Amino acid sequence: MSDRTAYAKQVLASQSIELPSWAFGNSGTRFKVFAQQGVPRDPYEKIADAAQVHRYTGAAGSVALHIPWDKVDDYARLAAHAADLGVRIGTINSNTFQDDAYMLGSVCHPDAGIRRKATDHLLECVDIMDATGSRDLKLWFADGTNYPGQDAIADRQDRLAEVLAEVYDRLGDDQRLLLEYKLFEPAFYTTDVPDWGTAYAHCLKLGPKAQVVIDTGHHAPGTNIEFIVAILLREGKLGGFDFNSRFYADDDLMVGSADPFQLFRIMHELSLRGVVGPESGIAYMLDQCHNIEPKIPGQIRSVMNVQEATAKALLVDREALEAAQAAGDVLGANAVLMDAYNTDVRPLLEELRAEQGLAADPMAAYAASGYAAQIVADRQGGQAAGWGA
Ligand code: RM4
Ligand code: MN
Repeated sequence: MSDRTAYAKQVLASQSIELPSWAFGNSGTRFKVFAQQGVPRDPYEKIADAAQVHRYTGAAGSVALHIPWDKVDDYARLAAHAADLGVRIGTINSNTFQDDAYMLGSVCHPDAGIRRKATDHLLECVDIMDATGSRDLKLWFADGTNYPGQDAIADRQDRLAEVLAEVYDRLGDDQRLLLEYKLFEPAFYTTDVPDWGTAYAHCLKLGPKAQVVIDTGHHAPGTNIEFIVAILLREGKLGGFDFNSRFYADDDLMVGSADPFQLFRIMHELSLRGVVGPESGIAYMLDQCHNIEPKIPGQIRSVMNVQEATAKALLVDREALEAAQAAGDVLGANAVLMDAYNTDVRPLLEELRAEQGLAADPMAAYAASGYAAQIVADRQGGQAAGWGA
């Protein structure tokens, strides 16, 4: 085994990809939600399904919650349930986009009373983090405007800064605020945090516990995401990723499905800086929905896609790449990268799984386990989880 292969395996063995609780509930588009049988009815069952993904991949040991979708009476009990199943509760996601009060925005709303309501929700999320032992609060705001003149762009930034400062002050020493940006939708004219620059400016002002999150689906077509990765890493402001695949807008489909090469290019930037593993502090998360495919296998496939892109990035011949770059050998440098990308890393990952006591093929192992049929039989009655439930 070459040194590079051994190094790749060692990093891959420590890689951890956080799963979104909402991936296990029913989801769809604004046209139709196609309900699936056996989906979880509460956060306990969502965590049980997430634990299946970890069981077969060995690389997905934490689950992100979304509040209020995952509201429970006793968060310490939910955390203990996760631990019993071999996983833990990760990032807490806030939700200030589904209440009638938020029609004109939440933290940027012109009415101070609505901003107070939104801020209180964010503070409640930090209380939940205290109970679950979560490190990160992830904030995505649907705030924006639809029409020129509807509201004052700069005033909305002031309101946002004020709320963020209050939430930031509430964070514990080991807690962080991750600010996510998104180009458009649901607002179509201005979005209050539309891009990495806006998120970065707010995080910079807030301090070291505020970091930017890159959701891969939240950019204009053609945006060079790996460039954003490089810049934020350089500035020490890359807090994490919401991985998913987009083709047209915020598609939320399986990461690495439409453009595995983009995922490889992103992982390459991270691998160059040696920040692929959990000790980097970068939260590697999925933010996905499985509208037409079964959810647990959809998550397993997604974790495998991230592992494959990561393995390829780790196999890049760094010395050869640097030598070609230094010599101005454009085609040579590009060839080094493409050699790594074109490597079939599936045997390497199978070997790694064997060493970890896992089945070589997580998809097949899950399919053979009977879990899918079991949850269909068990989860009769009750209200299936979904957006808003
Ligand atoms: C948003 C954003 C957030 C996620 C919600 C469900 O578009 O990506 O990260 O919490 O969707
Ligand atoms: Mn996201």
